[in-house]
Amino acid sequence: MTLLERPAVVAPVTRVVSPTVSVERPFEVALWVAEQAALLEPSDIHWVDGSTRERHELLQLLVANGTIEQLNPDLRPYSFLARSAESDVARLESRTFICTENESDAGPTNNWREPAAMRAELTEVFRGSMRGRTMYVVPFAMGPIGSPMARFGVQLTDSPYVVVSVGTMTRMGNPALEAIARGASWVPAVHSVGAPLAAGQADVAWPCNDTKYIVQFPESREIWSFGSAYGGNAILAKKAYALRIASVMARDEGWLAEHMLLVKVTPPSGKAYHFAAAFPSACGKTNMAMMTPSLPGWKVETIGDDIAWLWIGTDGRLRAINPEAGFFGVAPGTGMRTNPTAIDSLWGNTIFTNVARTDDGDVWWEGMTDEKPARLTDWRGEPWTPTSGRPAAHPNSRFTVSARQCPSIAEDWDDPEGVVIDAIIFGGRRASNVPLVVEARDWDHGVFMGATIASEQTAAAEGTIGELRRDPFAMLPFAGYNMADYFAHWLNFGRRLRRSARVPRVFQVNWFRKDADGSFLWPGFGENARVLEWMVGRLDGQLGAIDSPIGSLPNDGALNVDGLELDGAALTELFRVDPAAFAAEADDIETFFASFGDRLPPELSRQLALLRGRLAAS
Ligand code: OXD
Ligand code: MN
Repeated sequence: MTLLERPAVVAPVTRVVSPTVSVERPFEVALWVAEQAALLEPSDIHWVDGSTRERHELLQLLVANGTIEQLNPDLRPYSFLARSAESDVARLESRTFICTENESDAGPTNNWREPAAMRAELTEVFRGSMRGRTMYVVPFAMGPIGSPMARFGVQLTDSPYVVVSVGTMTRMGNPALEAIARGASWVPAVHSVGAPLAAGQADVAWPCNDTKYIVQFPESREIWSFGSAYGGNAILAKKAYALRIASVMARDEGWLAEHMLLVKVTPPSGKAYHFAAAFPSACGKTNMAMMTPSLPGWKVETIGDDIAWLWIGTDGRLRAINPEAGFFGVAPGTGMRTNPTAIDSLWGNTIFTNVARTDDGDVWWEGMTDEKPARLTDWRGEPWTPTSGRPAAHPNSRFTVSARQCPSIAEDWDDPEGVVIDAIIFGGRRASNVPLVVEARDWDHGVFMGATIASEQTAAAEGTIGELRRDPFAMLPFAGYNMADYFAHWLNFGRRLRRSARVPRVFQVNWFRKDADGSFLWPGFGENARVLEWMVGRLDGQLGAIDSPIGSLPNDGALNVDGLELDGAALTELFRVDPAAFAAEADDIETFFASFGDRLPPELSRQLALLRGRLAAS
């Protein structure tokens, strides 16, 4: 593993030049590029090679355009701040479409459109949309090139900001194009900010369009995105490909594409375990992936913070890779106390978007330090003081940084064969009801837990913050097909695993339960290692559990709370299973399941009936 070294003395930014090798342009890609160019009418076409020199030139161009500004190189070497348009700050679920021939194949949780009608609509929307701009041809790989799980794509975009972001988040450039030239299949993805420039027209710092589309065609495996340059709307390798399109590939090819972090946990015994954990957006996946455990002798190393692709290896074991190559993390709430590893990763070579700027040219966001700076420039570029009465950084402001810069990155994070998964965790943000940790009775019960995750809405997507919504497997905005079929795929996957060496355990966690005064009961962050310790104890058969109607809870003394300021009442409340509240939850689940009609796998109705039976008997 090579970590980029923190320069001892920060020199002014020097231009880093790496030689670029020209590669053969695969005919099929070249033909598609020519066809799209005829529709999009860009003034130039730039095939992205992924070199350091090219990145440097793009960053210079973005500075010249006013899209980004360079931060003080003495404080934050080779780092930049982007301010988006105020209307372009989050994923837009209401403008995300799944286009399948039959509406039922998209299912009730997706916005469906008929493919031919959408194609006709998009053709008009995209016609001439790149006029006056350069069209970048961006080949990329998801997963380590050479891995049986690596998958490829080519994104067209008229946003150089998106190109540099894709450069951090994926393996972008010539090696991916070479793999395509050797015959690897690839997903075409077209992205335009939707802001054509007339001759002589001055550009704006963050071009975008009020009309937005993020469109997936899972059957022909294509992506079209218009109008936004923000995060998952525009870095199409991420949510659109690695989740929506990949979930369909995974269904067809027998694997899983999931909204999960991946970590390697090593207890003092030295035997390492790998966990995959699904949480809805902005529920602390990056913090957990980079956890500094509070328990002496424990180590948590990072493999991925957002997306995992899981498959059954030739050894019959559940394996996983992180298909991404960087982190697009939520900045607010990331601080030395909550996530020192992320803070260390961000020492330089980072693009920040919509955070606040300090007077000396560094960045700040809520939660970065306990004390607020006396003066800032806020994410909109306006003067800000602690009395301004509004956040200085946008709640969905982000950092984009290479995984290689993370001090806790695991040695096997980019192993082409992936890592063996010992357990799967499902979590959500729940102020009440759901205990700190529960173990599923078996795989099918674990699928029921995943299918019924509910969470309070965060700022990662448009919507009312705090509202409770069911977010099955944390995949509500990301499953590219009927969610009921997705549940069935998970159940079948378990059947295949049962025929193999070992079925991973499944747990549910909730770090966010509150007391009657509205304060969090559990300290979270590094103390979550105590929950991992119990899980490891369960995997090894060393730690006990007691049965409850909703699954197995740690038995008395099995959860290590030594040294925590947690009184007995708080501990009881953290694990309290209120049968009446869960009965109401069961009713809500029934309504949710009913939305899938008869496509819902019967096993999930059976799991609900079993839950009700256990609640009635308790
Ligand atoms: C993300 C999200 O950006 O889930 O990871 O919204
Ligand atoms: Mn995510």
